[in-house]
Amino acid sequence: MTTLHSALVSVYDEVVERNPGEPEFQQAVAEVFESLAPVVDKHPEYADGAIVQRLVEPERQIIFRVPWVDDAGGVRLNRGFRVQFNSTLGPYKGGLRFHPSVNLSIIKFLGFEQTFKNALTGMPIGGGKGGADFDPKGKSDAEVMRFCQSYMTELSRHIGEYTDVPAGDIGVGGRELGYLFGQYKRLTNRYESGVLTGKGIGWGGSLVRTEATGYGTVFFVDEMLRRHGETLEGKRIIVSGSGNVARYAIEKAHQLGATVVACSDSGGYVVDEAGIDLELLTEIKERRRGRVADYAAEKGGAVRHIVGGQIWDVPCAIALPCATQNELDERGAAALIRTGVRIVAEGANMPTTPGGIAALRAGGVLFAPGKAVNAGGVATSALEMQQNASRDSWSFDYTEERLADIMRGIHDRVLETADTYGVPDDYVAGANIAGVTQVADAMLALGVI
Ligand code: NDP
Ligand code: 2IT
Repeated sequence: MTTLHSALVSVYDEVVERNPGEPEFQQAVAEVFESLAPVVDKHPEYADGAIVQRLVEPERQIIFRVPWVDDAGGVRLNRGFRVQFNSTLGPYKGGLRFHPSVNLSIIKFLGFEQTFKNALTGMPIGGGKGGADFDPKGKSDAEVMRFCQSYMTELSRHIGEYTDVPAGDIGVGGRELGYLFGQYKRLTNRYESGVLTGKGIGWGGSLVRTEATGYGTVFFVDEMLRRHGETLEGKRIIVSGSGNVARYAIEKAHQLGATVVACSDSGGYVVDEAGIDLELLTEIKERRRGRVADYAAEKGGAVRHIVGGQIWDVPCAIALPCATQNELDERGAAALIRTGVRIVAEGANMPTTPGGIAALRAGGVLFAPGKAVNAGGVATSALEMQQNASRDSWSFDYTEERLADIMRGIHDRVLETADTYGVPDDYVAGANIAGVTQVADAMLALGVI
């Protein structure tokens, strides 16, 4: 860790002591604390109200058993989580992640980040996150359904339109949200559309929600470029991952005239100098639930699939990490700098390690953090909640324009905040300070909560 304001050192030590064995959570807290020196000096009322101590303590943490029956009739067991981090600005809001790596540390880091991301959107949503260490890979649709039903059987006690509104994240997309919503409806005997977001268009979902995180990421990058008098036209981009966020980032980048030449999954990465063929990638990943290796095999010719390397070796002007936490470290940053990267913007949550961020900044790369860049997903979830509350549904173009406006607003607010607090052009500090001060001021107004 770099320097912390002296008033925060003991608070951080206490976070480490009270949350042992939670490296991702500690990392996320450290990253926010490092931005807070000018806030501590400017807001003595936060110290008096123990605001920072309260911000790092989730309001509620739920851990539960999720038993389910596989296709062979065997009983399987997973661990489910929902961390309801902060409800100062609205109902807890944040996705569910199904991945074998899921544990309390990961869900807490995500819930902590979500709280400030959601504040940045300007929408009335608090922060939360959940999930399970269930691996959807290799499971049949029927197994995924039985798992989702069992998971929701417990989760349903803790969520609701005015309480906590989950959505998707890694391993949770349209299929899983359908099974989850179906079970919630059955358990409660209520058609409560606003209890989940990312729903299908035919049953309460919003147009653009599926595309929103990836599209929003590229809108944010477009704003970063425009500020320097440039556009995406002709830019060479690499995108890690090949899931929901990655694919729609690729789509919007192509629509705005850039070329995305590489993407990846946990098995390796593909390089397609002609530009990733999104139709084929979507067919493979979404409909066949296949791998990027299949993309290379199907394309043949000059398209390469590389196993065991790092996608960051592929030369580009802009890199968008859109897979998972800590996927871009100092070695990746060094490779990107060597081949001339100018912008790194995080489509995923905390994909860059602290060392990676420091290296990129030292190398003169313009770096923007996930809580600002990928906020378009949750912002469009809030638009879905608005449509559900008014029993309305908006057109694609109108919803996309709202998303674009929100992303421009976040971009400008982050830079204005950075200016106000004496750290001009620092997207990390601007995002952390804008998010934290908004939540902190509201917490003070609500009394000791
Ligand atoms: P998906 O499940 O659709 O895709 C995840 C992608 O990341 C896959 O390509 C997957 O590869 C790869 N990946 C996941 N875990 C690992 C790992 N441990 N190591 C290497 N590769 C991995 O998820 P999303 O696209 O929805 O999410 C991607 C990121 O974006 C996450 O950080 C998520 O928190 C964040 N995010 C998502 C939002 C959303 O609306 N969906 C909103 C904001 C942020 P493989 O198939 O091989 O596992
Ligand atoms: O990390 C995220 O912002 C998400 N996975 C989306 C959360 C949401 O509630 O739409």
